[in-house]
Amino acid sequence: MTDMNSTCDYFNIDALLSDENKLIRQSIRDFVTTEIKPVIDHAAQHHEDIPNLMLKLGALGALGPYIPVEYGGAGLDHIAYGIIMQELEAGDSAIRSAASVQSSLVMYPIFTFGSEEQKKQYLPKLASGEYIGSFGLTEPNHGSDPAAMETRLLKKDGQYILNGAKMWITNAPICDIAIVWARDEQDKIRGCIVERGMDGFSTPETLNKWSLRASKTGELIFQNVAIPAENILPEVNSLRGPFSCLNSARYGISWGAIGAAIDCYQTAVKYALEREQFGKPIASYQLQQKKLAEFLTEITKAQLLSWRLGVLKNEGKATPAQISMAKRNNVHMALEIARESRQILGAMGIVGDFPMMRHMMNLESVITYEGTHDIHLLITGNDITGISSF
Ligand code: TGC
Ligand code: FAD
Repeated sequence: MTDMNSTCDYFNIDALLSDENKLIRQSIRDFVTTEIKPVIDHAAQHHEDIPNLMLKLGALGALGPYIPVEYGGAGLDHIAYGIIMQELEAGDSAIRSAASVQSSLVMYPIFTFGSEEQKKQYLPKLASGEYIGSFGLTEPNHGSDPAAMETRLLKKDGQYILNGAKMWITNAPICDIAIVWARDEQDKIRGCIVERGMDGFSTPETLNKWSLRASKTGELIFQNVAIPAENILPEVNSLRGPFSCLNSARYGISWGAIGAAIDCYQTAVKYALEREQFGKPIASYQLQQKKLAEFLTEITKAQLLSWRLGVLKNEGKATPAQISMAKRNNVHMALEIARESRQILGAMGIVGDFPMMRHMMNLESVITYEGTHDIHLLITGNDITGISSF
């Protein structure tokens, strides 16, 4: 019998990983086991975030793993980044969200589109977790269609005036800085760094979520916020800017979803072998074995997809459409496994002693943010046919 409780590597994908990748995986797994799993149910039930989470993630090297060491990052490859996301999301999607927003949506644009001064000023503090960043693209009236954004960044007397609102923003209520996307007077998309404390900038929290309850979500509101010229990202003036950040985050999510799926799968295998009904373990019934066999098959396919995408990313060859396919497939896979594995636990599946309901509810956000399940399908359709159906 394959030992599926200690590992979930049916096709020996470990043989494709570097020793460094495996060491990183072990260190993040140890962190999740000791620091996240014991407290995550309480945090989610009480709608609280994990105290000092960002400092802890910074100390682990989980913030900006692929940002060069000279700017405070860990200088790792994209497979390492994916593995970090996988292990964090095995703990909870909120933990992976915190790390992926900081890495892909805040550090990446400063590193890619920022000035040397901006990189030196912000990246080391973001890498250590001393600063918490957020990313404002979605607006109350524009989610899937960010090209229609209404937020405006207009030049005035050597500085810029920002007006508008962003909604559904991870870490908005606790962020020190926000990367905000807005249109200028030429209708070009510009990115700027908004700092907490700037007059006219507020970040109300979004309450009563049933999903990602261990993560803070909120709005970014700008009422005539004066942005100094040195806070504008100089190297970006189109939607390619924010979308290239999404490429990195979506890639990480494709790995993260595997972590959540493995956590559900391993819990279900253990429970099915221990729980007896009609005098036998429920694992002995064909209907339960079918579920477990399908979980492992789908996890294995997802692992190969993300691993191959990571290799392409390391080679600079991963296309946005490939990333969309992996994000869509893997998040849907994880959500299905969370739902079906909860059933294997019967009534026990609905309580916080087991992770399935929490993963399931989290994954309802994950299948929506960073491009919805439907939008990613349409991106694939566009890639096949050359016809945009948006
Ligand atoms: P379209 O006309 O196709 O493109 C406009 C320009 O952008 C370029 N582009 C990309 N560049 C790099 N990477 C990509 N993935 C790109 N996709 C498009 C494109 O080449 C073009 O460039 P140019 O130079 O020709 O102007 O754009 P569209 O307006 O038709 O929209 C297409 C669509 C629907 C695919 C896009 O808008 C989309 O992806 N919508 C989904 C929105 C989304 O994903 N929002 C995410 C918000 S952030 C978030 O959710 C964070 S949650 C984080 C957490 O907590 O973990
Ligand atoms: P809509 O765009 O209104 O879509 C509603 C439905 O219509 C969806 O099913 C969609 O697939 C469908 N639809 C839309 N257009 C089409 C079409 N052309 N054809 C077919 N169907 C279509 N955003 C940020 O900028 N930063 C963040 O940090 C961030 N964090 C988030 C955290 C959480 C917990 C959540 C839930 C969201 C977050 N988001 C963030 C926002 C997220 O990216 C958006 O919710 C997402 O892009 C979808 O936008 P929407 O909710 O406005 O849905």
